[in-house]
Amino acid sequence: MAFDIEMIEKVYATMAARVDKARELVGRPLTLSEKILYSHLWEGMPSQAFTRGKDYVDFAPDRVACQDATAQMALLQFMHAGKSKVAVPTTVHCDHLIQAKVGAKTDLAVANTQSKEVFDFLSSVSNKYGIGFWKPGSGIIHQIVLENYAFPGGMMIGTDSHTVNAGGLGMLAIGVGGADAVDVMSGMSWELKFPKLIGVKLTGKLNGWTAPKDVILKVADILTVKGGTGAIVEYFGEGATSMSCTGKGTICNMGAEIGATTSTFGYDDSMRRYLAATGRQDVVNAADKVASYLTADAEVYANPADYFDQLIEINLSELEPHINGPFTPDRGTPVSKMKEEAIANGWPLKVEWGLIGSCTNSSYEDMARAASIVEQAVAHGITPKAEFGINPGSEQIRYTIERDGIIATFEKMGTKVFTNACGPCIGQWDRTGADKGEKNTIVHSFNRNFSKRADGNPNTHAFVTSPEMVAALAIAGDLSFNPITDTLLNDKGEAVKLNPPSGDELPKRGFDVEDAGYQAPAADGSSVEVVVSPTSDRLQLLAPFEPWDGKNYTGAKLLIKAFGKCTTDHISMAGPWLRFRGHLDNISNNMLIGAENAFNGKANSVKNQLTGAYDEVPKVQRAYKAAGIPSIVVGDHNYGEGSSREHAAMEPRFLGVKAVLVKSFARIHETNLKKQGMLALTFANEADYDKIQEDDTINFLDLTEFAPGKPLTLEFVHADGSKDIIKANHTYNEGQIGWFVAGSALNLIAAGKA
Ligand code: MIC
Ligand code: SF4
Repeated sequence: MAFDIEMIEKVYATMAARVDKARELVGRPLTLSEKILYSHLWEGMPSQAFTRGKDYVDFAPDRVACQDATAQMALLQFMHAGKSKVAVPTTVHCDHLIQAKVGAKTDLAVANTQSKEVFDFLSSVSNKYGIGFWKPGSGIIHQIVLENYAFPGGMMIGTDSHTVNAGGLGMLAIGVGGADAVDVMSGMSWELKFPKLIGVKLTGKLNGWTAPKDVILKVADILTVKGGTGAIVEYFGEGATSMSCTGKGTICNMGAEIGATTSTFGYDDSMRRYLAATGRQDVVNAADKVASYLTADAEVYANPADYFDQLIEINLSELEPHINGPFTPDRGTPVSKMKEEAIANGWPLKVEWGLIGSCTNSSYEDMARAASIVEQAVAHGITPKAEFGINPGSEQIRYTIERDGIIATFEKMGTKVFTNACGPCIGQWDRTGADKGEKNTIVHSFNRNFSKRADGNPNTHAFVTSPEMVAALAIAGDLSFNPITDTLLNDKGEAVKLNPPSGDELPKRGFDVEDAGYQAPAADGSSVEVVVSPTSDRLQLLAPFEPWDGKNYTGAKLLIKAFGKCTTDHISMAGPWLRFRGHLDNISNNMLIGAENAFNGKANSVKNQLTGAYDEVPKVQRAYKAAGIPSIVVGDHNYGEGSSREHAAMEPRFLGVKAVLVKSFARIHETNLKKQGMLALTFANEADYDKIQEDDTINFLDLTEFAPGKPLTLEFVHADGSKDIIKANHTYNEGQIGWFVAGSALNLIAAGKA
């Protein structure tokens, strides 16, 4: 498991010269984000200044991390790349495929049986190709990365949108689709449009009931789910340095919820403390030598408005605890306004469940502070009104909080301790009664609260808040409870006011663990055999996608015009479907089943233009495929928001959809579509979305002239014979057009032409 201090020292050894050169080329002081970007160029020493939001740049990330639900597809693709070993340190983490039902022990055993085939596959591929393997139960990818691998000034990519969590340790950590990871694992460069920069200045200090989570809940409220698109968010100021490292991780984690490329903080004492506590004093020693390169130049933070594309200022001393939701993480409500908001909107006030965990908030500090609330309730004889569940972030955290009596505290309130894994956060929650579809409220400390995400019930109103607030609201059983002003009744009928939470940032006696759950790869994996059974319903070897035939697509059918929010959960649902993440044909049966059809307002009901009958989206698409008819998908704003799962791009590709035409894309999804050889297009004129009709047939008029910066022209022929000509923009550069032509980026790698 040993982190790679040599690799880190190598990064630091070249950093100063590269950053100094970049400063000279750019001609002004540099932000931290720019320092990390310019010190990780594929070309090594910078030779030009890049334009933010415009230039595509090749980078050389230091590490790759994958989780079980995305690693299957990533590694199936990597197996086609023709390499014997990964080119950069890589880890695989088993965390998404474990259900939360009874409690850790039983649930883990069940997962190990049910998903044995997949875990065995991941373990053997890891062993073969030099990848570190974290077994089921070891913890959630982003906590483990923070505890073991993240380092200030580093750059990593991960096949999960919340890879950004590692920004808490001053990294630029970026979520990508599996095909991007395959590039880096194969020893190739990784391309990203040079991001814009959003500065967030934090003044004051967190106090009382306010936690780091509230910073990002507030930022999400300000920027909305697409406000961070194409940007890195850099936090600074006295409020930043006064926060714990894991608290910073929480803030960076939810940068995914505003669409940000990533978020980061400058190197400071909280990071030194965290690195030391997690056994990495030598990283501190190495980082201290280049400390001035691990934060922005002083002038930047003195006059931030001159250096960032957008600047936000938040005074932590005045920040109130927030509760965001339901159904979207950017709907922020300060705790003092919750009562009126909830009543005005008809949100159920009764809280049924409180859940603490996920990669966002499952650190030692989170657990300790939430437990301090539980401890008070127990001491005052207050019976909790809602049920309570926790998922520790890693085995190291679980072992340590058990040793320190924190789990015992939770258990006094009947809390269920689930596996160190994603669990309810990704619909892996076997919640009793969820199938009844009743309207209800839950509160959790996770990051996402899209419809159906936790328990599959579209009527579950999920609210995101800090772990300490989850504890308070679950004990009160009331969404409108404000612990700052309200009291609770204890078993004797006395009114009790809870004190604000308290808890150690790091364990006083240090972290401890018996078996962290790590398996090192074979030094020489050439003889390791990877077996995929041809009859498996969980794993399927990939066949390359067909290259483009060089002609305009004609006679394409409109598969669906999706209305409103269409996240990756709508395009390729998680929960029960996670079991098919390694089997493209099987998982394709969930394609777009959550998207709302703009013509009838229904999910998973579209018109089959060949028969005129309404049917499920995947069925209709399979009918078009069988008839050899191409199709396109039309969507709204921020299409593909949320996850990095490339299944959301591979499924339409596999089933014969040729293009996705939307008002705007989320970054990772747009790249995933490009990588898989699809056309990712945006309306040149957004209002054209309204011109698209249910029975439309589409002809591409100038695909044969597909070129960077040149819009494409599509002819929509309506049922009555009338036509609309629609211009579609795209962001493909030469190389990316090459992916389209070859049928996918992987086809190029496999042909040795990438
Ligand atoms: C998520 O939080 O949605 C996930 C599940 O972690 C995804 C990855 C996936 O779909 O496997 C993500 O955030 O990228
Ligand atoms: Fe797992 Fe949830 Fe984090 Fe995604 S957001 S990695 S599902 S804990």
